[in-house]
Amino acid sequence: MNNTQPANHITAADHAHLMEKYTREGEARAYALGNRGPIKLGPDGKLDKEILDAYREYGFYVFENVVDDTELRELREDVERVLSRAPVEPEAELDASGQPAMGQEFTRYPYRFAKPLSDPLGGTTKNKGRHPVKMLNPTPSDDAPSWTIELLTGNLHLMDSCLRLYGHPGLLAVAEAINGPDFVPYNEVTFIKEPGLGPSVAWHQDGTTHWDAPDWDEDAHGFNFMTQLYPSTPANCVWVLPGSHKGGKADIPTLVNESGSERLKEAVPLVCKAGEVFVVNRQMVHGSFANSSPDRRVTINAGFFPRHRVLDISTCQLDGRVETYDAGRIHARSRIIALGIDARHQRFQEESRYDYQPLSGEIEENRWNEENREKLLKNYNLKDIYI
Ligand SMILES: O=C(O)CCC(=O)C(=O)O
Repeated sequence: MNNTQPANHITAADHAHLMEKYTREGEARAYALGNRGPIKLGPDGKLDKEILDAYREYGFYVFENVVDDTELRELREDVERVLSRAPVEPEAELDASGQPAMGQEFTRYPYRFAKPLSDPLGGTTKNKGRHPVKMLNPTPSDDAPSWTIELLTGNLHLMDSCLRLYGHPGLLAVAEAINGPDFVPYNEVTFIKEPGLGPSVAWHQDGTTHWDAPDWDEDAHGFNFMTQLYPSTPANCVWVLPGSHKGGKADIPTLVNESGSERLKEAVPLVCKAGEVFVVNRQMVHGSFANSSPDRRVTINAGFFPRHRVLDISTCQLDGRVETYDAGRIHARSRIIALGIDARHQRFQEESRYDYQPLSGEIEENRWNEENREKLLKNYNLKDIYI
């Protein structure tokens, strides 16, 4: 065991024990909100108003019955394949079976490693200092590996099943209801929280560009869909502070002080079954604890913004580069939505096909085929949009 990060002198078992009461009470609060159910669309294809109202009130909604067993199996198999081909540790050239590892063929390296049960972000200046408070990082068990994979980036060129999920007509109708029919993409990543290993993601609010804008509003930094491939439990899941998407920048250190610990008093866990999907406003105060539980979580994230929050906006990336999102850039990146819709339609032909209005007239150019896999999809995430 080679975990160089100092732990908080709390064992994983003690951490799990510490979480018990909090997770039980939080789960009760989460179910009491009543913001869960299937995606309901009216005859006009528009999202049910009550769902939209609940999303606006709490900042999140839980969609049941989105991914069926077949699609779930395909998503899980793809994630397993990508994980099995990962280098055995950050700089390694080989995967666990001794074959050359996957990853170098993509311009943006797809694997992010972390020390088991660590908090890589809390209390640091990483991610523009957006995670001000360090979480508990329990000592992993003696047989824990030195590293665990916490994130995959570029889901859509890594896994065809994720490209098909991206074109889901119900989810895209939700994106339209929240951001308008000309919604634009953010990025697609997979959060992995292995049992007894998964690191925490310290409390934070996403979005870096519009917080001080005179026309700032609750939707200014878009939302994420979070599709769960395994049950999302109170001990392994993302927690959110309901309603915090409306209040501007939260004072997270004060919230932690007032709660007496990182276990924020009013927060609720995003609990659901495998195959269910959360829509979560990026401005919510949210985070996840070290996964000292026996249960794995794998979450497929895909985010979207309102176009007017992106068009001709210049913003500084996490690596310091300044980028401007002109109409050409938005169009190029949005073609992946059209590609996803076509990929889904080819696989699930009985389903209705979502009409993505900005590219309605470009179905032929954006057909899902091997040529466009190379031409449009490979390294598509170099055009990710980040605000
Ligand atoms: O899945 C997690 O644990 C963290 C997710 C998160 O912070 C995000 O999607 O912004």
